Amino acid sequence: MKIIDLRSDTITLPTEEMRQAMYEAEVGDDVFGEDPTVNRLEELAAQMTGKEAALFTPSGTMSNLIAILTHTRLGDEILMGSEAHMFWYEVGGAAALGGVVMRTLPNDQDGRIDSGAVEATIRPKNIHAPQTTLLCLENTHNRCGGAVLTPDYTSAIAGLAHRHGLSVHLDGARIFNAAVALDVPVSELANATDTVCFCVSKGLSAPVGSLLCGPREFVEKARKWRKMVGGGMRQAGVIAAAGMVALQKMVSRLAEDHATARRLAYGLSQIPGIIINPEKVQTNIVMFESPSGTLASELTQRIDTHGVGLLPRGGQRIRAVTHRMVGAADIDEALNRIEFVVKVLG
Ligand code: TLP
Repeated sequence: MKIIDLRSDTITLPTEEMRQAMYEAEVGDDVFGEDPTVNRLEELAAQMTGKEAALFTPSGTMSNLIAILTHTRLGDEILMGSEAHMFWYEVGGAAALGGVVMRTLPNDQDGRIDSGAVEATIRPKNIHAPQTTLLCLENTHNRCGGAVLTPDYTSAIAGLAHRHGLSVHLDGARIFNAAVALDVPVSELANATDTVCFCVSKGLSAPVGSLLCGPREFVEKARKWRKMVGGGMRQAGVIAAAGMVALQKMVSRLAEDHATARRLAYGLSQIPGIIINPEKVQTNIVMFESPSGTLASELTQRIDTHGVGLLPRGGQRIRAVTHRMVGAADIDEALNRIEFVVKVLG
């Protein structure tokens, strides 16, 4: 039985071209700034996001942590959506290692935070209050089903934050998916935010890596934080080479993942009991609910024994992510197997 793994796009394996590039990569010691391939990747990332400079890190989690460490001081308060990946899945690093209070504001279904709520939450300067110094956004929005934030929304909310003296960081782990879905360059999605990070290890298929991009001075400070948290790598060009291929060759094909996600969503909507609005699917993440009375964890476990990997997301919520390693035929096969399990349970 072929395994159809829809747990995440992080499971994508490097392409042949990436492996070749890794084999041939020109390398040096990156802690000395002497790895030409890392330097090239950082330059390309800065150029694509429209920022002055970029820093190569091992993961999205580390990029977000370093962004917080660099933007804030101990005891500050930072704002983010109630569904933010940084809040849910980054081990509380901002609090544990950054010493900041994470204050969450409701995310709507499209991953947005209401500007009125942001304005009402920013603390006035007062001896009793921590200082609110950073707003964090997420595009595409993972827990909000891969929803995209438009350039207009991002500019408006970032403008508001800036007027109140906050900096703005964008967790753009999947920002290339947003760019492809909206048919705009990544720089347009990030130009209103001070910093942005993205991953080459998700739909773009590189094995490892994330880039934190922003003003040159910020990136130089961030480089020191990266060293402190143990992210200073040596001949990292070996992995950066795959990242170069990811940015140069793998972006436009993300549209295929969005098409298979829509195919999956419409197929799921035809299975009696499954709750989903396929119109909501904008990129490569599909959120749906198990039939009433069935927990997501139970259903996904059973579906797993039929060779389809899905992630339970609490209660009845289930996540599927499409990627390069599943085509339309795999989606159809996955739908057959899911329908079979749902019927047996029903
Ligand atoms: N997300 C992973 C898991 O953590 C759930 C996934 O499979 O979606 N920001 C966003 C929006 C992310 O989705 C992720 C990874 C990260 C940051 C962290 O990236 P890594 O895994 O490289 O630390």
